[in-house]
Amino acid sequence: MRSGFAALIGRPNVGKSTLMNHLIGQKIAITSEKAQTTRSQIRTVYTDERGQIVFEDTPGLTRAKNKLGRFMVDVAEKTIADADVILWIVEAGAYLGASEQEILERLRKVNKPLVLVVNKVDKVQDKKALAQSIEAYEKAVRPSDLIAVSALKHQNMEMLLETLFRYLPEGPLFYDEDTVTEEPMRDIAAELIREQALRLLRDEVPHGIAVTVERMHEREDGTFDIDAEIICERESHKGMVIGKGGQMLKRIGTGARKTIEEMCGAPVNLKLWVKVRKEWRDNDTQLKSFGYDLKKLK
Ligand SMILES: Nc1nc2c(ncn2[C@@H]2O[C@H](COP(=O)(O)OP(=O)(O)OP(=O)(O)O)[C@@H](O)[C@H]2O)c(=O)[nH]1
Ligand SMILES: [Mg+2]
Repeated sequence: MRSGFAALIGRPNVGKSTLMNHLIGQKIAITSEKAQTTRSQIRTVYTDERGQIVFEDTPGLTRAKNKLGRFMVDVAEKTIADADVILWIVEAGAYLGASEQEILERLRKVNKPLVLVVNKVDKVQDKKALAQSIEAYEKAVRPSDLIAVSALKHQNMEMLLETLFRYLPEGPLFYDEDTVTEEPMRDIAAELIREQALRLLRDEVPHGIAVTVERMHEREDGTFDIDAEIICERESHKGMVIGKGGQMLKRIGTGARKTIEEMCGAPVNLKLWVKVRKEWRDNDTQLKSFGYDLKKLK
């Protein structure tokens, strides 16, 4: 048996969370077309007869603009430091830009097995251009292994798992074989609400949003009652989150309820409130109260 920790790292929006969900075969991490969706470490577990891979999804590496951004970079760095193997995800069709160079320098310092995953191959129609971009990555990075995949189309997932097992140490399982995640259900529910905010709100509004689940209660008939708060950083944002006649908040609630129901496998009664906490992304106390706390990392 082999078992160990695989860190998923890379620039924002390259598909780290989508890839992790497809590798474990379940949606645990939220995803969106907006950069900087993932804000903390999300741990999931894949187990089969070969052993166990503990995946650790991380926030996209980019320059921090505030204390939340600093926290996100710290999370990625700590995850890299603790991993047995690094999965560095990049986009097919692109080349090593300035942000990748910075990541490469970081990785050179840690000296761990590096699997370079070239994702979104489905987006590149020109096969010659695809081959050239893969070759350029290979030359510049010299990874332990390179695999081209499409997380979205579920292509080459088995090949990637097979490769990862090769880089894990031999040893007993860390979690029991049925475990997919130990993230609390209320934390996932809060993330699923934030995912709808990312999908439906424009510009900088969703980046200034935090969500907390204040109450999650299962009734005897299996229905879940969930009360949650959407926190935004400005009064003007609050207006946009609520929308004309409450329309936007209603759409966020309906979308989130559906995805939370899928997770719970039960009906959900979701109530949302909107609050303002001015510039919370630069406030240590508030960051901690919303769960952005390095001490809480596993
Ligand atoms: N076409 C295509 N799109 C993909 C693929 N993988 C991910 N995406 C899309 O890329 C966008 C970003 O995906 P995420 O998984 O949220 O990216 P991420 O790297 O986790 O982003 P951050 O959390 O912001 O760092 C989403 O719109 C995904 O649907 C892929 O293989 N092909
Ligand atoms: Mg992500």
